[in-house]
Amino acid sequence: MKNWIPAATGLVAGALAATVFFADFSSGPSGSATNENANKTNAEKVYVPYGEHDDYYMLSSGGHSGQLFVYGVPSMRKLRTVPVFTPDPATGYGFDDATKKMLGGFTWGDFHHPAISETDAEYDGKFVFANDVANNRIAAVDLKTFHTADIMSMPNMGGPHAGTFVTQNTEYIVMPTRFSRPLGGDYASLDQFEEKYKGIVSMVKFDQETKKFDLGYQIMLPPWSYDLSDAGKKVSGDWIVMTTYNTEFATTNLEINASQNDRDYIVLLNWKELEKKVADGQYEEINGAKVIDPTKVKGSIYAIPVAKSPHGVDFTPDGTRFIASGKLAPLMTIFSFEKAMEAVKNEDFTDEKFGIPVLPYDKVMEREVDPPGALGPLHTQYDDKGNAYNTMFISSEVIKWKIDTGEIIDRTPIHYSPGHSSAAEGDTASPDGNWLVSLNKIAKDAFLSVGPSHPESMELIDISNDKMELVYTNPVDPEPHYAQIIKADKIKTIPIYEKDEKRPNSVWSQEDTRIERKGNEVHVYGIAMRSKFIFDAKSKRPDELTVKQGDKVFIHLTNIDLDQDITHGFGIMDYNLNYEVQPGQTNTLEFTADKAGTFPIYCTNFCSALHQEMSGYLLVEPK
Ligand code: RUQ
Ligand code: CUA
Repeated sequence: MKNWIPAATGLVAGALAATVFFADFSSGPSGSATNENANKTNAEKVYVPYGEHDDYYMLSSGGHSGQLFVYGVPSMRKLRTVPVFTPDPATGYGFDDATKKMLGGFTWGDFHHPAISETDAEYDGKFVFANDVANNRIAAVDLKTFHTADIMSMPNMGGPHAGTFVTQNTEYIVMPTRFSRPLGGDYASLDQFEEKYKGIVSMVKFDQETKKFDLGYQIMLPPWSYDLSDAGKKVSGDWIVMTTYNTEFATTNLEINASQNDRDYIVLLNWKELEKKVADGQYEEINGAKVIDPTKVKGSIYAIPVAKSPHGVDFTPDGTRFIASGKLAPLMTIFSFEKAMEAVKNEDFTDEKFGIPVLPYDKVMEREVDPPGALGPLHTQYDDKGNAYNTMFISSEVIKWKIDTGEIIDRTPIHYSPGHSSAAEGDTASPDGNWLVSLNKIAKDAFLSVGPSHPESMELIDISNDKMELVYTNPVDPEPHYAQIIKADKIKTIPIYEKDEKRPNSVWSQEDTRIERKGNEVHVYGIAMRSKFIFDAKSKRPDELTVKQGDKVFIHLTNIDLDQDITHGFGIMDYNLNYEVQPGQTNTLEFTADKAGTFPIYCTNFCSALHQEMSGYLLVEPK
């Protein structure tokens, strides 16, 4: 996002900086008497006293940190970083055996768009899905534990930027690709772009019982770039819409060359019909994926022209319309789902692209909304009163407008360059209409300097009245893309991992602890408890682990403290290893003892008054 029309962005943001209105964060009762915030100062609106909790969780993209950031709303306090695509020594993620396997050797990922699982087009609070634009992966985080449950790599993709979003009952998690690419990432000259390069959409299944992904099917699309997309709701529940750019097939200098056409396309497709076609065998198997090719399999996929280089499209809460925003055209375009269906039924097509019929713009478009002076509309969110909210990247503002009439109701300056915004329950069938958070790419000098790169920011806006009110600005880590805000009581975390005697490698009593040797493999079945490690209770020193240089060591550790929040860590000096076991959890650390010597082991997570005593030794006898 940052690199599109940088000169213009700088100019406009610079000009705004000189004239902005600054929110008064300290004083003044605000709003009408229609809501509970009515007589509160801005400071009071965000203040959550000790012992009380926020009303909402905000699950936010951590961008190229690869992580999920969890905030409370309205306090905007950061509650946790959940490691997803990147190792995290603070929690041992990517160090223990299971999470190391899940990461598959990658040490970074680029997480853009969280998608909470849905039931009947409402967030159900069970899982949140994430995309890795950099390495073609999809992840699921279990919201019972806030632990990453599964990661899957998808073949044939070129950066699933336009995901993740879910169909209304989480039948599929949808991942459209950003870069067209030869299938399988094979070599093909850029001179053969139009013939050899393909756009791919992955339709991914997730089994909530086994907590495992499975690639349902893929759709092969023209070599365009796909941008932020959405699934329908209710009447439109079987459909998906995606914006496209670079329908020019530019292969270099996209800034100029992918901005030539006045119109790009929205791709509209029926995932349920396509699912049936796959079941009928109308697909080709390519690199392990079932791929539908619209030049061979007709129907179910259509294109609608849209103002140039759009960046996103979102269904309205009732599912009857979808709104696209054009980053190079200063307008929001409302399309009618019903009219699109009429054109499909009457085969009212103006053209065909790569086997995909094009619907007539004038007949499917309902209204263009062009707020004077507004530049760079990106994404749309909603409230409970029929209003839409658009972030304006270039003119640094949020615009509130009426979906039915296109009437502009209010505008508020943002500091600066918002990408997405996120409203409370904002892309469900029933948004709450009280809070909107703007996710800003640039904060300039709003905070104490931390050097040449400044913090990004999020701004909390009270949207419960006609006039929006900017309440609070919060510095955040790179990089806020999208976030979803869900009612706190929908998320049901577990206090501890339940004791499960059948769990492989788990040990629940001191007598059962042991060290077993099989050839050059050493298996420790140990426990962590306040305030000691026990590898073998029968040994002279139960917290000593002696192995031979070159041994393969497996430390299976169970935390038998079945008390909330009593997490133990396990760090080994000079071995670059640290993992953790949460209450009731069993984890395995696997490594080769290739360095001979004496290496202290200690609990890295402060757990008791005698935490400092929770230690041991790894002794590696030289060969
Ligand atoms: S896209 S800032 Cu990565 Cu969400 Cu529009
Ligand atoms: Cu266990 Cu500190």
